[in-house]
Amino acid sequence: MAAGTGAGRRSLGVAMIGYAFMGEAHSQAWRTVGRVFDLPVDARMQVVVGRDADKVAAAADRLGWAESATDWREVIARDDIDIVDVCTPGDSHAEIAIAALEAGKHVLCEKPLANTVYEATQMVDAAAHAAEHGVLAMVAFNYRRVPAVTLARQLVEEGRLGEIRHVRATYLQDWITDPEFPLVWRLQKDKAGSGALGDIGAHIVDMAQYVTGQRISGVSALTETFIKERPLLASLEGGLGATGSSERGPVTVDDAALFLARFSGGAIGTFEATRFAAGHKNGLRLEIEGSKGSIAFDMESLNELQFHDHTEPAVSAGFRRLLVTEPEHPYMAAWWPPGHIIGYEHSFTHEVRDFLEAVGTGQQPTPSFADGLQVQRVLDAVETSAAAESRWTPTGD
Ligand code: SOE
Repeated sequence: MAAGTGAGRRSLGVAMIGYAFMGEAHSQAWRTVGRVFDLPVDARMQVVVGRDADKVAAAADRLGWAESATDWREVIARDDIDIVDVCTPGDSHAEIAIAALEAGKHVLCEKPLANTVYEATQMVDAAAHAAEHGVLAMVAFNYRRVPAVTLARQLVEEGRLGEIRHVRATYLQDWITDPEFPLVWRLQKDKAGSGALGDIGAHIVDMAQYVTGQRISGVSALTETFIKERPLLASLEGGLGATGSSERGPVTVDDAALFLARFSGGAIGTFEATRFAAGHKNGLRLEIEGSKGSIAFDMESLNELQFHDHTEPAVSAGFRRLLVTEPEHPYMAAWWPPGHIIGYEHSFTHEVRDFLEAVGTGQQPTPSFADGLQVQRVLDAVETSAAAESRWTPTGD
């Protein structure tokens, strides 16, 4: 481990693999976290890794990394690296994360954990072995760390919703509605594992299970690929933007995934994930109803949580808009004076905060790789069910 800092805290060197949209979001978190939160360890943004030497050097400058490199194997072998942050497409998560854990590095890995249940199982095995040596691993489901979502979990845990009966989760985007939008990696099964299902459906599966404290035990699903062929990729434009060439290739993933679900604690739910919902930009909505109350969360108003207390007298009961901006709310005391809102990027800062807290104190962070594997089993059950004309498919939970 690297030497301690002036404040007596250990200073941990971070290597981030990949620097596209998620790499940029994670970089923002690494830059901010130590200035906002009081942490048991310091994190140094040591090196960012990518395949193209010029592009990754430019990314290091832009995003605030001390160095850049092109060979992740060399980087994870370095003594000055303590943490590896995996921000690559899903096809390399298992290889990089397992190698990093075996090299004794703590690992933060983007979601979904892997492209298949098999790979995720191998990652869980590697994480279990690493944990015996105090090396920790976490999967990056950042939306759990939106304060209103964490608060929703707290309300359920405190019993304010009673027995959970209904879950309604939708994640609606529209960035590939145009049939001429090119064949980026998120539309290729060998790179992404699945389409809307793994990219955004994984988020609502994790969120619904986290907030309810229940696991999805079975599903009946259907998936659809509306646009079967697209222009091959000519160039990436940052964020999710891209331009196409005149040649075309097949789309090998789902464009939309819908499913019914049963939960281990008796709740039932519906899920919908699509990147074809014209007009919906990042429309993630979670509604939960229980015997004593209900909540509704909408990512497009992420500082708010709608809460209905069904035990109140009917004359004045009803949904209340909780503004989740107060120091009493999860994570908020570290930010601005009461009433001042935060945004999308803060969920990544909170994620890195919780990860560093776990590394500093030696506690297992959540969601663990085992939690990531369990989400992967749900995604797998959805695909199995959809391929068998929506046959009811247990997840194993
Ligand atoms: C693209 O659909 C995407 O960037 C996802 O990959 C992210 O996980 C989600 O946070 C926003 O949308």
